[in-house]
Amino acid sequence: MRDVTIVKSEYTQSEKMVSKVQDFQEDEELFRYCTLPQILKYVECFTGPNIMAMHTMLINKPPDSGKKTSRHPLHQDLHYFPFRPSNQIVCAWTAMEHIDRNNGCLVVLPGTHKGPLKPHDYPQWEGGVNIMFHGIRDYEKNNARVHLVMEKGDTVFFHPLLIHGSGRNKTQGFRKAISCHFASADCHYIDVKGTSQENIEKEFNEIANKVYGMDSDIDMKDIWNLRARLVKGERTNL
Ligand SMILES: O=C(O)CCC(=O)C(=O)O
Repeated sequence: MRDVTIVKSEYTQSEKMVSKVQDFQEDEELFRYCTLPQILKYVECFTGPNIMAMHTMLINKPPDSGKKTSRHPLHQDLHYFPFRPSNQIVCAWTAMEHIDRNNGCLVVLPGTHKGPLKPHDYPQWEGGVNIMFHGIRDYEKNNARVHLVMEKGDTVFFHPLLIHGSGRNKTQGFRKAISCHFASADCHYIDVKGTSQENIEKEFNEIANKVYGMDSDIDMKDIWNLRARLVKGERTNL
């Protein structure tokens, strides 16, 4: 993925164009992260013994171009997932270097994982917004915010309903983190038609059509079924 302002700038093709590597589940070295016993020890408390890696990302937050597009709007990850129950899904997010408010740390709204999934859409940001960066408009503005200052190797585990995002990268370096969403293989897929997630399914379809030339609509669950990779135990459902 590329940052929206960098795509439109004069940058030549280089690693500086890459703001995120998604779906590294077939890359032997990067996928090793998802199999680390230090990570799985905690993941298993949420998922039980049958563990799937559902969504892998290496996030390379670029220096902000001045348009504030390096921010990630407040959102709930469950918006992107057509599988349930949410209590058997957990994100592990590991800092690959010192991360604080200066280079755009995670910000979380504690306790919000106990609320419902809220409708998401593109925020109306003047400087533009990155593709698929949907946000929540009607979150409780008085809710406490916690900025997660982390050292290299520190890892947070969080619920897919937790409202979170990240700030602008005000430094000249690329802020790096690696993450995986794990789910119990015993979870089940749901049909998102008629729900608030319909807009993201539509967008997944548009991208699949554009990138892979797929001319018929596919369900979001088919996409996730292809991305998912077993980490431990048995692939029962997902
Ligand atoms: O790493 C970040 O800046 C935020 C990532 C995130 O919240 C996401 O990709 O869902």
